[in-house]
Amino acid sequence: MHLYDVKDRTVVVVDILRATSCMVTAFAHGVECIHPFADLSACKAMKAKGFITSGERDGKKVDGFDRGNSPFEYMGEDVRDKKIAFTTTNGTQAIEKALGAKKIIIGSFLNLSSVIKYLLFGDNNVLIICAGWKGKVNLEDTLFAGAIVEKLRNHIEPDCDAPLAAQYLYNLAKDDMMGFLSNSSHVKRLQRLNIQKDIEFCLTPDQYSIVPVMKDGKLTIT
Ligand code: 3SL
Repeated sequence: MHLYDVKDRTVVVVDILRATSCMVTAFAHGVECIHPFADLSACKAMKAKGFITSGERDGKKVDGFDRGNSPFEYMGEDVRDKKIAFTTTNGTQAIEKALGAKKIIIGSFLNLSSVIKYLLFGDNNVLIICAGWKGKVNLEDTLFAGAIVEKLRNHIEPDCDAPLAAQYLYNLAKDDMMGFLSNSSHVKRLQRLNIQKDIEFCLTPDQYSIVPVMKDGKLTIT
């Protein structure tokens, strides 16, 4: 991130397992807005303002929060028209780092084609931020970045080889992403929490046709 000035960029924030997949799922089920927080206590304080408090630390629901970080917790009618305050170990940290960008949107495999359309018909100068894990690289976010590069390959000029590396990996993985990721660090971490179905769902492309966009400190869909 420190290499980029985001103020002229459309930033796509990606945390496939599982923050951005949860956010997309929540909006697809009628959530009004999501306020992302890097700081846990700031997020917790939003409960007093009528927000649902959501998120995790190290993959586990935060004590005293209403919900954790499984997309299946955001599929019920009970989230419709609700406001959510969300904090996660990496995803909401990445959103906070992107603040100041011209635009910030939320990407996941669940809304892949909608993200592609948004970028294709939007401004140039895109930066994909892969949240990774505590500052380190992970494969699943890289695969999603690679999917974007592959699908926009005739329209983009990457300014270094990271997008090409991601594209190569995506093309290797795309027919069996579960298999490709079976040895990856975060899949193993989540498997220890026994949430295989979250992983499978988060890797399923195009479940929803929405793009969450950051405006005035909160995410909404138009
Ligand atoms: O770090 C994050 O933002 C989370 O998505 C991590 S976890 O999948 O809930 O462990």
